[in-house]
Amino acid sequence: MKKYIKKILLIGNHGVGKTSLATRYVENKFSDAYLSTIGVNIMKKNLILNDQGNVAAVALMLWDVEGANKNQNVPLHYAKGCNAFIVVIDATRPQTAENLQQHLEYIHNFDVAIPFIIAINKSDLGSTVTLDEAAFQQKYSNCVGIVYTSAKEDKNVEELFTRITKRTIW
Ligand SMILES: Nc1nc2c(ncn2[C@@H]2O[C@H](COP(=O)(O)OP(=O)(O)OP(=O)(O)O)[C@@H](O)[C@H]2O)c(=O)[nH]1
Ligand SMILES: [Mg+2]
Repeated sequence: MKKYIKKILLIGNHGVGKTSLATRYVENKFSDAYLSTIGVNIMKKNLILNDQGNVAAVALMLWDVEGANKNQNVPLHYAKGCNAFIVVIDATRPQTAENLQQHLEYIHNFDVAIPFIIAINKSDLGSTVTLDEAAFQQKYSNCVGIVYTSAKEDKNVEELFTRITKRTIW
């Protein structure tokens, strides 16, 4: 079996659920309390991926980065050696989707071709944010997809992380 080490950055505005998604995926836990991340929090998970008869062992490093609201920047050196990005939006706060362009610019400044996926999180609360996946993928060929997630109810969390990780391998 082939072995890989992959680094994925989670970025987005403050309070959209980056830490909650990573914690749900790595530890299968969720908390309603909000403890804002300072700097970056690195989580690790070992996983086995299967795709059309191919099998891979992945040591995944998730860099859960402090939120960056409008005109705030994530330090570019955090992305060093990064293989993919997850951009998180809050389904209940359209403002967090308006900042999407800023987060995409960050990704493009790092590498125009690197894969990224968008998570519209807190979908358990209903969604006032809608994004056209097809239009998006037409505009950005490196957009792997748009997934409605809930860290709270564990909806599409596994799907989110495995879909983007697979794209870094196959
Ligand atoms: N209802 C609901 N609440 C959520 C969900 N995900 C996160 N939250 C809540 O939203 C708040 C912020 O979550 P965090 O995971 O800390 O957000 P973050 O993006 O890491 O925030 P920063 O570290 O400040 O950038 C917390 O109170 C969480 O409990 C979700 O899927 N559904
Ligand atoms: Mg956080």
